[in-house]
Amino acid sequence: MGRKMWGLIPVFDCSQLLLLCPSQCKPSVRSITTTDAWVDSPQPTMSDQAFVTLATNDNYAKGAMVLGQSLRNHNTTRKLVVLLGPHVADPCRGALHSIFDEVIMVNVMDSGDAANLALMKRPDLGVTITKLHCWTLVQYSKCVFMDADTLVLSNIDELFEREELSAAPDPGWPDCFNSGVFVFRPSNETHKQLLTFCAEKGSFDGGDQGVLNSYFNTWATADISKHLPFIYNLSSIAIYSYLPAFKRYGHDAKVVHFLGKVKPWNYSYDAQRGEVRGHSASPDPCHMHPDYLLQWWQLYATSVLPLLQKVYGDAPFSSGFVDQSSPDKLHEDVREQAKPSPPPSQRVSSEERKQRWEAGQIDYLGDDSFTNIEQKLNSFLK
Ligand SMILES: [Mn+2]
Repeated sequence: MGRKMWGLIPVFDCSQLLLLCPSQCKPSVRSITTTDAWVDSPQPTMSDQAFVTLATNDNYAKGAMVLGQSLRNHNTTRKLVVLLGPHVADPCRGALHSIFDEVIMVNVMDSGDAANLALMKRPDLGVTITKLHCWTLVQYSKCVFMDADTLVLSNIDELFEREELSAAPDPGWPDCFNSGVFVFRPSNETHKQLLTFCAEKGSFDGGDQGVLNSYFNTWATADISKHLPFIYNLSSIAIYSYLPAFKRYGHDAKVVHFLGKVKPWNYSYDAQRGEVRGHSASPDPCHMHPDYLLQWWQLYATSVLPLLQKVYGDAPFSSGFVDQSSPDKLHEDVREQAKPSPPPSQRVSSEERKQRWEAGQIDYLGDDSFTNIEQKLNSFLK
């Protein structure tokens, strides 16, 4: 199972996926409790520890709300904190307040000198520098950072037993950790060092994962207890790149991470039918595993949408629901991201195909067609 596996990342439609993946490995769609359930629960709070996430725009804010609510529904005893970039609309901020204990605005332009300096040297790393701000939450002794495109499937408070910097391997390069879920200790000193590092060395992948892997560069070899099991950061892409492992271990998943360009909020939801609808750049919702995607939308529909309706009142906002009067109409934010697919390819290298796949450009009728992938898979599964 080397890098060649990239060449056989399958493209399934729902029925094909279900054929390959027997029912016992499908995550069950759990019933969803409402906000009131946790408000009244007598859970003790470990007030010096927190789950932290980040929203840089209104879409990611929706993701953060679903994530926060999923942590509440699984009765976390820790505080919930969301960091907000300057582009999140006021009503969204209001809605976040009803799920999170702390909603913290981060404007790196006027935060500390070090952050400002780092940003001036590397304006391309604005979002990364915003994320690094989590190290300044020194009112907490230990935190778990989670990307806003993650969803919690069971209680994960045991993560606080781990030390900085604990994280799960990245499916694309397992000697790197994936920075979608990590345990850290807030410290102004570490924050300063990270910013200096960021300004001087930049990021080998253009994002926070590159910076953090270069800074915490002994993660791969020094201490196995800092390797979180993969079930704490199960990325959707891994399901398809190593399906037999997903069949064997997938039912233990505790956190799912919707990696890739198309996020759950880019799809739309038919509330009447309880179905997730496709996205024009990725027409088949199964790319993300349909059950996790459905769980995201169910949680959104039950617990997040009512909050948004309350804060927006009569003002229009993008609910993500299919417009019943014209069911084919996609929302603005979905149309914005739709890109025409590239012309049919000549033969391309495995590396090039990997890049195209990651960019959402999938050769459905050629190299990445289901028959090709099924043949390859069968040869492995024999
Ligand atoms: Mn992510």
